[in-house]
Amino acid sequence: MSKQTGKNAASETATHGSVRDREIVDAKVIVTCPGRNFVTLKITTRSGVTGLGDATLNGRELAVASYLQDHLVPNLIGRDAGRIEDIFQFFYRGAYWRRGPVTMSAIAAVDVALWDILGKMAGLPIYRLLGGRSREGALVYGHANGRDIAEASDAVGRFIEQGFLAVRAQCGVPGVKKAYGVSSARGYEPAESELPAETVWNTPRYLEVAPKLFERLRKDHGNHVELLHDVHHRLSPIEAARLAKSLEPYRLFWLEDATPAENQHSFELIRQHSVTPLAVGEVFNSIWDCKHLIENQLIDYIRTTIVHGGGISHIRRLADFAALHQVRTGFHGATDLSPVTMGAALHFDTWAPNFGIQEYMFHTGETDAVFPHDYEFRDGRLHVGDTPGHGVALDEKLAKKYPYSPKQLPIARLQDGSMWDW
Ligand code: KDG
Ligand code: MG
Repeated sequence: MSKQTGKNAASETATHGSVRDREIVDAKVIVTCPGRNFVTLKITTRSGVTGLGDATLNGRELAVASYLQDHLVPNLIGRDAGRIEDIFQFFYRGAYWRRGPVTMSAIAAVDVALWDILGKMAGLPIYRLLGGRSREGALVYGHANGRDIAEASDAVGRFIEQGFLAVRAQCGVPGVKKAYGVSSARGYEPAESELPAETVWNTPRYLEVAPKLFERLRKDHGNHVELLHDVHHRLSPIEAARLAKSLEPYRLFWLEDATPAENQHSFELIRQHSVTPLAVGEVFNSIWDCKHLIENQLIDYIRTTIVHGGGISHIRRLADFAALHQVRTGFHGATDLSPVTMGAALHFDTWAPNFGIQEYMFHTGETDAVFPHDYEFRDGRLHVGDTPGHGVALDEKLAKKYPYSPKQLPIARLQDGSMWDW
């Protein structure tokens, strides 16, 4: 039996393109750094249709590039690009060493590129392939931050002026030199140096300032704007419970990554003490990382997105499972996820019945030029276009001008030098 076809392949002809047309003849990994590093997979079929998938894993880009180049690409050549599910299963089940961020980001790139090809062959945008539109646009939240509470409140005001209906707010912590989420002049980009920057963390100071920030934001901006906050895995479960409880009067849309979630049971403690909605999962890679959290309704939003969670095929399963337990999606959308992921995610958001919100940080002008796309921000929402596939392209010539530049994410230590979660 040939790699891609199976025994009835000769009679399997799609409306657009025969099995021969759909044969994968090339798969290329492109690493580029238009302001920050991105890894992109480009798959080409015999009939010349191309599909793009994002495989960016911030600070570990080359590990995924090698996983793709050395292990997945040789298995792709000769396969039927129309067999998206089977190719996902081949790489997921067939890997033996399954799951994990490197593996799942590489598989995601293949999966998204194949959905892109399917859309182009069918002449349809991905949201229509998934089942069609559930909403007019995807509610997004932007990132406001400041060195202190007053600065952060001004930044929230600027987002509201731009039309944002939801804003994540972070502020500096007195005595902490580089608090999480407080950006430099260049904007939020934590992977700044070749070796990890060392930051120092102070939980008691943070627990003092965070409720004051939201008290001020409600005072300055009223009750209607949705406010979000990211703890970035810094608290113990009981500290997280205390923070969630103290934020209740300010009615957050969500409190994100309040405690590390390797031990999914730790969220039980937060739930016992607070009704602040909880979001988690940007560092998860599969349903198995959040199964307990979802089936026990310990969270309200699942953040795992397409690029780090095996692509559209796996995230669709995750979202359907979440829907059974009234958990909604709130996909990760920091700038280290390329416009290809943003495009694919927005098609998903446009379809998913249990969509909640989409994170949206602006990419730089250089990144947007390398990845032209058809989604646009309007009235607090992102809107996908009707370009077949996911609607994001790659200017390969321009990409070549921006070679890979080694960068890693920071680490955090406590004041006594102990390692902590960044
Ligand atoms: O690469 C790490 C970033 O994506 C992460 O720090 C951003 O926590 C983040 C968020 O919520 O966007
Ligand atoms: Mg986060």
